[in-house]
Formats: sequence, structure tokens, C-alpha cells
Amino acid sequence: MSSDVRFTDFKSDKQPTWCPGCGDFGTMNGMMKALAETGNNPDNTFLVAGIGCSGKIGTYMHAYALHGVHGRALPVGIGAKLANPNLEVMVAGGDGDGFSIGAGHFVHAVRRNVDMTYVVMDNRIYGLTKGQASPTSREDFETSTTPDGPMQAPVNPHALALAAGGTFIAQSFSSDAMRHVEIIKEAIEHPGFAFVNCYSPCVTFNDVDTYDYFRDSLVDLKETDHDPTDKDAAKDVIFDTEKEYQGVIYKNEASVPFEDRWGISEDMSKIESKPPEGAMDLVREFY
Ligand SMILES: Cc1ncc(C[n+]2csc(CCOP(=O)(O)OP(=O)(O)O)c2C)c(N)n1
Ligand code: SF4
Repeated sequence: MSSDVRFTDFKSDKQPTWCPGCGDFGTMNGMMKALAETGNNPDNTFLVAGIGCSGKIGTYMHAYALHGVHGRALPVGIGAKLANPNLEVMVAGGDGDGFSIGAGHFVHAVRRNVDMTYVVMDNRIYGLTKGQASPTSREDFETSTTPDGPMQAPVNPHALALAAGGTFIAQSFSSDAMRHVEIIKEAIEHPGFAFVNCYSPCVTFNDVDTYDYFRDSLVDLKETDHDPTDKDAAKDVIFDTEKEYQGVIYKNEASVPFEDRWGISEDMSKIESKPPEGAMDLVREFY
């Protein structure tokens, strides 16, 4: 891997169509910086994006990329990593993509613990489809389709991840650029499935979960005595509904990625084109 890669090497030549001020700009810039600063380059990086405003990131970043099907980015990332463990795999998408239609994949991706990074660009709304409530919207968040709010408590993605055996669970904020980069770098370097929920405000459809709101309310775990290797301490943070936190909430230092546990270290993209000896005899046995 080249050491002189700059974060701008991860920028594609496409002009983002995100609204001016959208949190997704900061989230993406931080991801590119973190990739460059961890010694990655566009040639070894595979980015899988979901569907949504957030999903457009697959077009705006220069790397191997796939803009997939709504809620289905994670299994594609897992498959790619297992087929070629040399790839740096990053998956990104919105809170709708990850925690409603893709919720099943999220839980099972966490369980499997393949070495990859999952960044959820959480704006607590469906942006692309023009402002409906998402799974992380507040109970009383009024939208055109939920005039009295969703009338149910939001999903707690960190709790889902912890319950599924998550080995790296974190929260960042797109506007706190330095901390966002630090957290994503730690996620990339974690051996296993690293989940970072990033608050990425939607300036067009969400006038509640704004930059000002997050700036005023976020408590940085780095400035507290929080020990991310302590699961009980992580639970306290995750179930504290009175405060918003940023930082690494939980990290299992004994994490062994799925592919290392099961000896999947071969780059399958280099498999010879002819079948292994005896393979055809085996196939004929079942005719
Ligand atoms: C199978 C399927 N169902 C529904 C949609 C419509 N759809 C497109 S994006 C989206 C939700 C977007 O919200 P989120 O994932 O939070 O991303 P954001 O746009 O806020 O970044 C929906 C429901 C779709 N494209 N495909
Ligand atoms: S609608 Fe919201 S999430 Fe989508 S680009 Fe605009 S500000 Fe960003």
C-alpha cells in the first residue's frame, strides 16, 4: 500500500448533488481522510453504498464501488471481503437503509464479525424520498406521513449491535471533523465488524436534529472516564436516553474476525479458471 496517498485521491470527478450544508459532505470527507491516513488507497478499497441521499457516496468517492439495492449493502460487502480478504471493505448508507429495510442484515453482519467498517449516515429521516420518518426519528417527529409523529420509540442501533455480539460500536458527528476521522480510523483498524453511526444532519427535511442540536448536546466519551472495553459501561451509555454521546462506546479487544477464525485467507479472485482436480467426478456423482 502506498504511503503518500492523500484523501483527495479518494474523491471522484462527480460533483455531489447533496443539498448545500448536508451532513453527508462531512461524513464522506472524514471517511476519505481516515482511509488515506490508515494507509489505504482507491486500488485496495471497496465501498458498498445503500440507497438514499447517503447512498450517493458510492458515486462521489473514487474507489471500487457498488451502489446496491436498498438495505442490501452489507451482504455484498461481506461477500467481497470473504472472496478477497486483501480488500479494505467499507459499507455506507442511511438510517432507513440500515435500520428499517436492512435491519435483518445489520444484526447478522454484526454477529458474523467480518473485518470491515459500516458507517451509517444517520439524519433521523428519509432524505431521498423527501422527509418521511425513519427508524431513528423521534416519537413525536412530525412529517407529512406521520402528522403526529411515528408514535413509537426510535430504534437504538447501538443496543441492537451490542445485543448481536458487536465487537466495535461507535458514534460520530459529521461536523466534528477531527473526532469523526479519529473514530473512523479506529474502526478501520479494528479486527472485525466495526459499526460507526454518524450523525449527518439533513438541513432540508429535519429541523429538529440539527447541527446546533448536536453541537449543544453531544458529550464526547473521550472527555469522560468511559472505558470502551467495559461492556457494562457501554450498556450505561447506550441506554442513557437523556444524553447524546460521541466516541467509541464499546470495543472488544479479543475480537477475531470471522475470516481469521475459519482460515479464509486466500484471495479467491486468484482461483485458477480450470476446476480443481477431481471436481468434475464429484459433479458427475450427483447427475
Ligand atoms: C426496495 C425499496 N424500497 C423503497 C425504496 C424507496 N426509498 C429510496 S431511499 C429510501 C429511504 C432513504 O432514507 P435513508 O436510508 O435514511 O437515507 P437518506 O436518504 O436519508 O440518506 C426509500 C424508502 C427503494 N428505493 N427500494
Ligand atoms: S435531502 Fe437532506 S439528506 Fe438529502 S441531500 Fe438534502 S440535506 Fe442531505
